[in-house]
Amino acid sequence: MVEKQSKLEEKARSWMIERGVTIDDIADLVLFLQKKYHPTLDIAICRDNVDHVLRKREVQNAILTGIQLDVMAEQGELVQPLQNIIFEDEGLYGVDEILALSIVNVYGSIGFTNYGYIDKVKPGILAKLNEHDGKNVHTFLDDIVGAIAAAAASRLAHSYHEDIVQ
Ligand SMILES: [Ca+2]
Repeated sequence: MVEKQSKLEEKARSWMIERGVTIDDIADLVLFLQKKYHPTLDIAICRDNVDHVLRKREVQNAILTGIQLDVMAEQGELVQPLQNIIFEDEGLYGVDEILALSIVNVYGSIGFTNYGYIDKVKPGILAKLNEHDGKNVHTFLDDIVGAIAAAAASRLAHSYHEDIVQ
């Protein structure tokens, strides 16, 4: 990558890897969302769009905030009742989804539709993040990853529309 990464971006990227999510995992989700519209779509273009999303400061902020809360819940360090709510991934909590929306909105309203869809189907890495094994907590990360994929897919859709892929 030619562009210099900020400290914030570096940290966001490395934390995602540490939590078991690679750029390729997210690129696979983008391909899943877009292949019905673009059957010949190359995974490299998906990856490039994920990279662009990860360069946005609001995305980096959401990643760091969400992962921090997941990790603290995993280590039992949050204050009750928040500790149990996030550890158990309680359905009525909803703040994880709200945080992820700050990512979805970066590239307009197509992202919102993609986000809802991918959150329902939970393909690939999203299924893994939703295993709830009683040890690893990904209450925030699953929504963040889905949102990054949704934003990347809508960026890709816009660029196809304008005929300027890459
Ligand atoms: Ca969640």
